[in-house]
Amino acid sequence: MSLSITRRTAALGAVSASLAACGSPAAVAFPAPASRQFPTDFIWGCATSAFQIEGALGEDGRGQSIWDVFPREAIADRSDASTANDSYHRFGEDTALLADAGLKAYRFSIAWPRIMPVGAGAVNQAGIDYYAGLADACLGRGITPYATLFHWDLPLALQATGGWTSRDTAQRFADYAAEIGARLGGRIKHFVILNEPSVHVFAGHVLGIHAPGLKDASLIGPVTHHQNLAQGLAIQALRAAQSDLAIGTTLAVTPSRAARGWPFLNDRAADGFDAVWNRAYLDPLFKGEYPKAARDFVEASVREGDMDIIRQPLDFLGVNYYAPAYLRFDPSSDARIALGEPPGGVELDAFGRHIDPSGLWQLLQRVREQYGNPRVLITENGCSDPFSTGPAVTDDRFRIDYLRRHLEAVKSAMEAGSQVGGYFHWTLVDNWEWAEGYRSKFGLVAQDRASGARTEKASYAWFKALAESGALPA
Ligand code: GCO
Repeated sequence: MSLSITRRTAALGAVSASLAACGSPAAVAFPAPASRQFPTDFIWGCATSAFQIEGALGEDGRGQSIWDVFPREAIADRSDASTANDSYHRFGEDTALLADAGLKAYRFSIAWPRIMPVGAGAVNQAGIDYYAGLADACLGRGITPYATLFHWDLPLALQATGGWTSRDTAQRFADYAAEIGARLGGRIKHFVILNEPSVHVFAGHVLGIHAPGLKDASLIGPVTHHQNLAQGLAIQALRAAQSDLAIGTTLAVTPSRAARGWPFLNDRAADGFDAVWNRAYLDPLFKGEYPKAARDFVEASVREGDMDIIRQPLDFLGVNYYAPAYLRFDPSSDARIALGEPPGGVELDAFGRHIDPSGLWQLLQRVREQYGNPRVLITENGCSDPFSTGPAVTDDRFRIDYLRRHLEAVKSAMEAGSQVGGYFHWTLVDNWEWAEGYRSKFGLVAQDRASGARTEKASYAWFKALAESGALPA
């Protein structure tokens, strides 16, 4: 699939291209961990998002989100998330599963349309009450709630006024964050501001495979910058509302590698992708500036003072990791950049992506060396069953193997100096996986679609033993 960035990006990427390389190596060597024992204060948790688990889309005054109207025809199994895990009603079971697994943290997201049904103005008290109840259910079981403020479910009414292409949406997000801080900040002390803003830009606004389903490369700049701005404003608003919060944000920090094929040109593609996918978020946050190759896109949206707002101190950086990206030069696309194939012969996941724990090592090393070694939480990592509309694989040894190998990379990076404080598995219960619907399953726990009944998989017991002992099995 083509990523319609612009010709200029590919050209700028060329400046730093290596003349010699002809496709990145399939993996990066990293040392085996010296010890398999994680620190006693390491946080073991699970991650979810509101739209993927809650259901109850029309209940208790919730407004519509952009995902409510995203066409079912664009979802692989033609499903919708109107029931999902029914976690709106069954969160007691979910938190019991977390507690029984010995997990000490739960990352969930707050649906903005439950709090502000039209994205602005009056607060819906029922929405606040729901998340207060969820937080209390966590706290009552010794689980620390980590609430994400935006996991892609923008109130539909805000899309009608331009969504993230509009600067006003950043201010509305800050207002929402202020309400959350004031009304929930007494209970919820850990916040994640955004989830993977780069995915929301490209999948939602360039490729059209996620809501809001737009296909317009000219939106990259405004949607990138307004999410960054919103994040800075929201951090300020939360801190102003409540002084004792731990605040982070979650980025899809993705190793960007040249696909095999045309040496030099594919390196340029990988550099261009890295600039708009990774550095367009990391650099403003940690350095107060956009990388050169991204300035071209964002400069029309940036106003005086914005970069100071975006560069906020963080209590932690959330990183999500699934796979490295392989990029190739594509003369047929406007961007001259397209996603390429992973190297031949490597292990692939259900999405056809390279299963490569060394990518996780590589991104942790990068954050350590290039961004001042912040405290990092792995806010998502996990793997899907092979795509199927049938029941889940409950004897999921492939998932145990995936987790064990990725956690070896985490431990090894910690031994090299990375300040990784926790790991949130994606996800607890098999849920509604965006464009893949229910055919992709990432849970430690299976769900019977008809009854909603939950069944623990083999990986659940494995993760429980790990969380309880901190000892990573060989
Ligand atoms: C993402 C999201 C999650 C996904 C998960 C599995 O990274 O896409 O944060 O909502 O469900 O990553 O694909």
